[in-house]
Amino acid sequence: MVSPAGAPGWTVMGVVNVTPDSFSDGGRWIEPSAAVAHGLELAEQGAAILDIGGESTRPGAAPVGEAEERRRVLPVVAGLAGCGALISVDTTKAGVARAALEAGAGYVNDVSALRGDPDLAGVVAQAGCPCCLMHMQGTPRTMQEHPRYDDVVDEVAAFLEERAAFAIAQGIAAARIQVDPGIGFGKTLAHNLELLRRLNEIAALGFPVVIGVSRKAFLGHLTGREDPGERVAATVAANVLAYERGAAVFRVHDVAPTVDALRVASATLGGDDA
Ligand code: HH2
Repeated sequence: MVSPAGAPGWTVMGVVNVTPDSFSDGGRWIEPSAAVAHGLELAEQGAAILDIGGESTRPGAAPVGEAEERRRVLPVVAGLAGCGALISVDTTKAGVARAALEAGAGYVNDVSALRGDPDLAGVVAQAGCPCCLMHMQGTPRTMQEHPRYDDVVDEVAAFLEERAAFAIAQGIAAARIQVDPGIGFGKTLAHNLELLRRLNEIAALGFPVVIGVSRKAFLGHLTGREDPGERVAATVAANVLAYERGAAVFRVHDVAPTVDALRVASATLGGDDA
């Protein structure tokens, strides 16, 4: 997305969950045709990346087998390939990533930051595609039980730096690496807020920062809104603050309001009329 002179660029990544159990939209796009139609709508609204996921990572979520994940994701990747948006596959599995890249995906979003499947780094390196390395403490099944840090920002930054060095050692070009502090992944409300407040320290690592606050529980705690679908304004506020602190890629369910907000934010920070 083009930003006014002086303002940092931004990209909106629209979420397409092909799962029965995602925390905010589980089951809505489980039919491939519905997921493809939803993805096209998000691209139309201004999502330059569409993130297709077949395994929920919500707290307590049960893992999904590779065959089932492929069955969910591949028809949607194939149906959206060529739509004009870059297709991302949200997976920790090398087999799913390889098949999605063959079906037209061009980005791998790995919430395990290459700590899960030992073959995933090689798949990304060989494809030469961009990838997102995300911080998580624990696993989705256990991560919200007792998250603990001495200094959450220092520890997340050190982790991301170490994972980026690992990715580079595995043959992934530094220019292809993006990093994500993993909002809500083994973090309390205070940890999430501290990460957002000091996001500039994550951006200082020198990699584009991906941020995923969309509809998450910490926004529900702050606003009292139990229905994730009612957390759109809270999501927009958090994303604007993240933009101001250096985030570059905004992973959201609600693309249109996010694009509007980032247009205003970048015009304001750029001192231009956009
Ligand atoms: N959050 C979720 C999933 N994938 N990837 C990145 N890079 N960053 C995130 O913050 C992130 C992510 C969780 O959101 P959602 O996909 O809506 O839910 P679920 O995992 O339940 O499908």
